[in-house]
Parts: sequence; C-alpha cells; structure tokens
Amino acid sequence: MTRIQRCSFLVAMMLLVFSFHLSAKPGQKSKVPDAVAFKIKLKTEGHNISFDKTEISVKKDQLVAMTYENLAAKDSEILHNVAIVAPHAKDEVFRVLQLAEYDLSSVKKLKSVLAISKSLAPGESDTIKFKPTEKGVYHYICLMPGHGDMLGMTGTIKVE
Ligand SMILES: [Cu+2]
Repeated sequence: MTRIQRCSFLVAMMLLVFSFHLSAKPGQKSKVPDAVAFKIKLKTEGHNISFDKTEISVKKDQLVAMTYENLAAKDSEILHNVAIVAPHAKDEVFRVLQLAEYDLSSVKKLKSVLAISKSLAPGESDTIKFKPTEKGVYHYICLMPGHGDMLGMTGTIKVE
C-alpha cells in the first residue's frame, strides 16, 4: 500500500465508523416499532389472590404485550400488579422485595425484572411489554405483600 492508499483507507474507515454511529445510536428506539406478536389478557376477579391464567406460551424474539386488569370488588381496595421475571429469578426477586419491606423500587432496578406494571386499584388495568431473547420458563408475579410470595399469585410463560 502506498502512503496515499493507506491514508484514504483510514479516512474511509473513519467515515464508516462515523456513519455507523449516526445510524445506530444505542438505546434509541427504532422508528418502526416492533409489532406485538402475542397479546395476553390477564385478570383477577373478586377477592381472589390469583391470576385467571397461570400458563402462557410464546415464542422467543417476539414482542409480548400483557394486559392485566384488576377486577377485584370496588369496596375491597385490593391492589394488584404484575411483573415479568427472567427464568430462575423468581425466588430472588421475592427475597429482595421482602428485605425491602415490599418497596417496589427495590426490584424495579433488578436486571431479572423484565417488565413491571403499575400497582392497580380495583377497576384499573395496565399493559406491559417484553421481548424474551432466550428460551426458558419465565414467571409473572404479583408483588403486593403476600400475594406472589406467600399465596402463589404467579404464573409461567414458556418461551420456545
Ligand atoms: Cu396481587
């Protein structure tokens, strides 16, 4: 390679790297949003401390939207929420939550908590989304005191 060739090669590489930076800013949402491949509807009625469905199957790398509706009796004042956690992480998430006396901010920052809904009063609903990138058995859990950790208000999402 001559000096000029080497120089122009370097300039070309720099331009390539620079244009890559322009086109792929990490963390920036792409302009075309992913289509939701799986729409899941969950609810809890009356005084139940459970989800109406406990087993769900979806596919890897496909966007999942989970809509959860708290249909507890209005006068019950029973709050619920739903969080999706990575395979094998459920017990650890409950442990962190209990140590923090059920302060939800303690688990929101955990990597294994993939999505978390608002805490919902009777009549309210919320939709959370996640895209599993690994196969396995994920869990969805209610984080209200005693609900998921003691009374088993949980379910599984099998990702194939
Ligand atoms: Cu609950």
